[in-house]
Amino acid sequence: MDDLGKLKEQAQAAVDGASDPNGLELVRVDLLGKKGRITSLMKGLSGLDVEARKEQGAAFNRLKNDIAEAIEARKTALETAELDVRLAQEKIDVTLPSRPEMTADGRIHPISQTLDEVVAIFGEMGFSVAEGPDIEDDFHNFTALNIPPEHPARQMHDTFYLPGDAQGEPKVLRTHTSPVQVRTMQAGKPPFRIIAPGRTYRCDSDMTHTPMFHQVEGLVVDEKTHMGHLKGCITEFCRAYFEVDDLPLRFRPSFFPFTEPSAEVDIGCSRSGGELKIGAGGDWLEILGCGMVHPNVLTACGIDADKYQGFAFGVGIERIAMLKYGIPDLRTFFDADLRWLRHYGFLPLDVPSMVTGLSR
Ligand code: 2NL
Repeated sequence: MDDLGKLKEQAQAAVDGASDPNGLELVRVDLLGKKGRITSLMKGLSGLDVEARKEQGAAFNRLKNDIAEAIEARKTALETAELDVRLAQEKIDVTLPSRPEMTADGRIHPISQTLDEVVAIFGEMGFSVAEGPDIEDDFHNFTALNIPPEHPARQMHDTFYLPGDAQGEPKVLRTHTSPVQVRTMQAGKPPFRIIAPGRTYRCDSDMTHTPMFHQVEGLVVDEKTHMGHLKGCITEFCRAYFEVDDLPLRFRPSFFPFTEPSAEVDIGCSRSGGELKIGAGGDWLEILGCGMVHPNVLTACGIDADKYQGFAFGVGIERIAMLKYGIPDLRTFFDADLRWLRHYGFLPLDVPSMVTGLSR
């Protein structure tokens, strides 16, 4: 036992003498490794008689555990000390300016930029962003929105239909982001104040249509929401997005199955000299569609249409991006042309916000 006591002292001294984790690992291998000193001692037990083996074996095991514990404690102490040294040495000066060369090549796509700007504007007005699946069912994309079975939007040549699921229910690629708002209404209780930005799909491809495009829809539902709120909200949005304080707006009566009354909104512009300029100028440019949510839609979404009313709107992202940033051809958005992106893209660090500015 005396020998074991001595060995324990030696082991402790070796552990304490290790000055870094690598040195400590060498000590561990020397003591507890496959060919280590303790392991060799354990092997010698086989020559003893049963009683002595029991006693010695227990003593060896205690020693082994004590040494393992000492090594663990030393390891923690060494690692803590190492971290303290690093923390004292390494410093980050958070006041340094960003390094332009780090962001020289990457650009934010104008669609992403425009979406970020729209989210920043409505975020400031108290809207939350809602999201949903690109693959929808007939109910959420059409039926709940008061779009009847024979409506042209349901025709094969306007909507991408996907093979039915196990129950044979047909699926579609959402033709607008309205189903996101339907799902939000189904899942919650008024008041609602949400925007639904995202990808939308229609079976259409020519100079002015791409099969995938982007939309932001908005929805406000409360007990006393009225057309005045709609006008104020849309006016604020258009003036903020186009960064023209006195931008004139015109609400023209229109029709959508999901709103009643419905309106299309024009903003003021001038076309003198063949150049389009947004602002007071005597001419008009259609920008979005909106209206008061149809009571049938509220009912289909489980909202009491006698108690609640609301307004909704839909904006095409490509269209307002082209107008604000002077991009003449819709299809170039999806060419993945790096030269185009270098010209029309935005710097990653210029994050749009109502405080720092949307697009500068
Ligand atoms: C357009 C017109 C619009 C809506 C979208 C909507 C959504 C729900 C209920 C009622 Cl859940 N309406 N969305 C309303 C009016 C117009 O979009 O021209 N978009 C590009």
